[in-house]
Amino acid sequence: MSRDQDKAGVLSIAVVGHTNTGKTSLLRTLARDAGFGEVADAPATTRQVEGIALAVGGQPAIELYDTPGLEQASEVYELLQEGTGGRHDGPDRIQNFLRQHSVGPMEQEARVLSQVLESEAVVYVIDAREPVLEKYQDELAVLAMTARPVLPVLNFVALDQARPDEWTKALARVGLHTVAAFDTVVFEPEAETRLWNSLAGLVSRHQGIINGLIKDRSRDTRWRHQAARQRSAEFLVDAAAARQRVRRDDEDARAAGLADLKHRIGEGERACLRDLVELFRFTADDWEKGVVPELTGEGAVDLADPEKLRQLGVSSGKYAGSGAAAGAVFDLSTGGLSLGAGTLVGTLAGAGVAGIGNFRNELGDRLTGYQSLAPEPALVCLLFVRQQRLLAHLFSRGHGAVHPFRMDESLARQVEKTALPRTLKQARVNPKWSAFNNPSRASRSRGRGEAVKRLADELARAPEHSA
Ligand SMILES: Nc1nc2c(ncn2[C@@H]2O[C@H](COP(=O)(O)OP(=O)(O)O)[C@@H](O)[C@H]2O)c(=O)[nH]1
Ligand SMILES: [Mg+2]
Repeated sequence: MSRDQDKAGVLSIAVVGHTNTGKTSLLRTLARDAGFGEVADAPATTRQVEGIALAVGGQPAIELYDTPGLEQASEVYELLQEGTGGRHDGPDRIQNFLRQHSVGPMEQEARVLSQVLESEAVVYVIDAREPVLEKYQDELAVLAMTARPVLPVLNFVALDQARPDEWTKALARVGLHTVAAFDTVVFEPEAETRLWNSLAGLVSRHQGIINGLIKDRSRDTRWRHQAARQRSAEFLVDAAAARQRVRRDDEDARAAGLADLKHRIGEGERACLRDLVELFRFTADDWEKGVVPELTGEGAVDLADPEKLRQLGVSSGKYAGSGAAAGAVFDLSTGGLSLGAGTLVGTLAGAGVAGIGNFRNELGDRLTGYQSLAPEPALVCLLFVRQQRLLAHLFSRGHGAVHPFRMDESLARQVEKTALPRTLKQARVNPKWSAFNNPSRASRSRGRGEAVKRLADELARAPEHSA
């Protein structure tokens, strides 16, 4: 197939609309590229036509062109009416307009219209919060003259102020009966599929590539979600099974050991976050500092500070008395030792673990003068809830979104309502599962692999949608 034939198979779409309706955001979301173009809550951030290609089966198949806002649609409409005597059809009139106005005050409008004539279809983006003003009707009248199929897309539909019904009625009055609703910030895969299907109805010869795109996208989403849950589960198992052995009688060594354990868990959470952000192709800007309360480093939450823990929601309710209330989040074994060996065995039974082999060493620690520090259930639960939140957010974050994601106060209630998954209880008594303790031993551990898989499945079953 020659390059020209290849090109002929490509569907090109011009994305047009008034300034600030979310055209660039829509392209970002459809292309899964948070870095495309410039998005700002200010007029005229996009001045040139800029394109991006979407691949189907690894081949460029759909080209989307971002255009500047059609700011002076009413003037363009007047000019298109002038001096034609009704002799020319729409595209002829537009061509005529382009010849006369490609430089001068109508330059930007000319750029938009020229892109529309070069494209096969138009996606007309509407800020559905806006009333149906005359300027929009003029815009639609101008677009109608291009003789290109137009798919109106109602954006901002996740917001209360949106008026989709008003818009749907107004659009029907100018012959546009197929309308898609889409929010570029709150992403819903089903809404995206509907948008593409609506387009396929308008450009039927490209039905095949659009179907291909829909299929590619849903496969991609499934794979990405699974990979994300797997990554989260790895971190959680590593954290829950983390241990630090220290000499019991050496306060300095104990403090250093505690700091080291915190550091490994904190770094582990950050590494997981970085991997997830990359997996979903968001940019670092999407995750400003403070996105996830840090465990270590500058601005760290001191996990031994009961007040901070209270703010994070781990010092009261269900987990009270587990050590967290006293601030001894990392000091599992001291609690165990002070409670006596019998209680420790009882705790293990409660964790649903048959053997106590893993703890024998740690009980033996008493005799050798060592103790093992480990994260408390409350902390593990907090980390678990954070991962749930993060995943829920990532799954529904559009690439057009510009606000940073933060864990909010409702996390406190969530930790109290959440039961620690059985797999994580098991991880707590299986230190060999943690790559934070011994990466090569953990990677060889079959138990770890199975635990990660089980936890990933649990994360799929209990999605937490309130992010
Ligand atoms: N809440 C919300 N904000 C959006 C949505 N689409 C765009 N925005 C915001 O609206 C502003 C304008 O978006 P932009 O894509 O630059 O519009 P353009 O001028 O048409 O390209 C930016 O602040 C976006 O973050 C949406 O669907 N929901
Ligand atoms: Mg723009």
